[in-house]
Amino acid sequence: MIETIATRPIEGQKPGTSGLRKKTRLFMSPHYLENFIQALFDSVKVAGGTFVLGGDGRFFNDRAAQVILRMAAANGVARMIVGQGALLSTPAASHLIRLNRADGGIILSASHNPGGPEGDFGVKFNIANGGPAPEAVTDAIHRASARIESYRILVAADVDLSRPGRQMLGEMVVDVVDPVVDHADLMERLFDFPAIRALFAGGFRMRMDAMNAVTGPYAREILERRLGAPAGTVVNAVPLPDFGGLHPDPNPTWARALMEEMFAADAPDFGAASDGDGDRNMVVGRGIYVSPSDSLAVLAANAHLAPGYAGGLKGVARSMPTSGAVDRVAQALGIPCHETPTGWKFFGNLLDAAQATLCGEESFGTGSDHVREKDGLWAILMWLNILARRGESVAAIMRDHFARFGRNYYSRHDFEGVEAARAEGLMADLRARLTRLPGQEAAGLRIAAADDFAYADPVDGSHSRGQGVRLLFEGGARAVLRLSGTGTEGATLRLYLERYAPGPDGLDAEAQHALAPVIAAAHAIAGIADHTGRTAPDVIT
Ligand code: VG1
Ligand code: CO
Repeated sequence: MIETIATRPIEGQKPGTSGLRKKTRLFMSPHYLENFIQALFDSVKVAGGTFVLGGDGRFFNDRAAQVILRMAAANGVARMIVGQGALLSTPAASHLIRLNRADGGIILSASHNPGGPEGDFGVKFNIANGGPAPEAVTDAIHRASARIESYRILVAADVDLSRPGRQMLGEMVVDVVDPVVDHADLMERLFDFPAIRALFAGGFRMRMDAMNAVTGPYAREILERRLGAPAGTVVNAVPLPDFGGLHPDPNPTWARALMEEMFAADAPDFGAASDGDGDRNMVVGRGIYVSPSDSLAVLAANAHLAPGYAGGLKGVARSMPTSGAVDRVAQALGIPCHETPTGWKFFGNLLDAAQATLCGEESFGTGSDHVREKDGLWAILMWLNILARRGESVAAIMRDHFARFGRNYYSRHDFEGVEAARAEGLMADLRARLTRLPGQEAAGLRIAAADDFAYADPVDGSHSRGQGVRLLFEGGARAVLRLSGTGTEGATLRLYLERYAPGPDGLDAEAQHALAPVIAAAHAIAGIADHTGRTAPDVIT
């Protein structure tokens, strides 16, 4: 029996950089999830369609999946492909959409945000190409959420998601699938598994921290079972509803245990971590941290060593705040380099149109045209493939890269939990002064140009404005300021800093030291202390 339940619009159901993220408690409150899902079903043609469903296993993942299945059945969806245990990493979901030619997918995750009853929950919607819905779709969902009057839901018992197989929910087919195997098979086709297996067999040591999030089962299958890394290589490998109290954000601050191990005397050769939903990666060598922007550049320069990319790259793309390190590689390779706003959804068209093969963001996201999401394990395997084929250490590869291309010193400073009005005031003030900034000097740096980044999609012509204020200094240094679109409390101000050193001297400075003048200039120009009351960031990556 299908029930139609009366409801009223709930304020603020507007997807941000990547899906709708809110406090778990809010998501669990009456009608909250249901309203958003019905708004989604009202905005996208779902009747008769096939959709993929899964999540990162955080608190409320299992309950939300059952509600969504019953609502899908009531809204005429023909078939749902669900990860066993309602689990799917974001890249695996993207792959399943493409593999099954599904019409889209729903991913239950607030990604790198903490989980649990006091943490965050989230819902992302991906379209038929496997990628995050573009702004036109998320805007339509938001508009639908503002005029909703009722939602439809089937009255039925829970679907058994505990083992693979087909069942019916009303008229709808539910196919429960192994969440890992298809993605692992895809990885095996892209990378030189025999070379990586030989690397491990030769005593190469790795530590993979899955941070009690969804990557654990994938990493165990691929690294320990298929590639022969010793059992125990993957730690924190069981997805837990509260991530075991960890904050599954793979950066030096939140993956501290991994950093300490990689900088200790008897460190493994290679370390890696991933986030809540498995789309981010951090890579660390013995005694050396690789910034995500540098990682993207190294992967682009060495991609030809992996079988899946032996034919070369058609182009690369990076989000605007990501450093220009990959631009230099693209130039050397003679391929185009695209600059997009923050968020993976902006890469989708470039990947579909074969204008880019590799994409990356400074926020620990890297991926390629194999799916339409960033893919944490993909990046980690690409690194392993390169290490296996080059037979050098991470440190040696980085040294060689900087010697060839120069070094883009880079850092991001996050000011978290700032009062929203104050953070917005800072940005508004900066935007109002943009035209007067060129020529002004601060901390010994002179502003050459300043703008608010806008993007015109070269494939569909859509425009996105207000994507971040760029301060370009004479001599090539750069600072970017924007507000986060994934937080759930107050505002997070992100300050991105970059300075290029051509070499051969000055390539091994400490990043914060190398960037000190840019940091000082950005603080002075934006008036960060005056506006936010903060003088130092909460997180530095
Ligand atoms: C952040 C990152 C952005 C990333 C997004 C989703 O967004 O900066 O690069 O695409 O998170 O990543 P924001 O708006 O907070 O800066 V994930 O792994 O949390 O889906
Ligand atoms: Co993520």
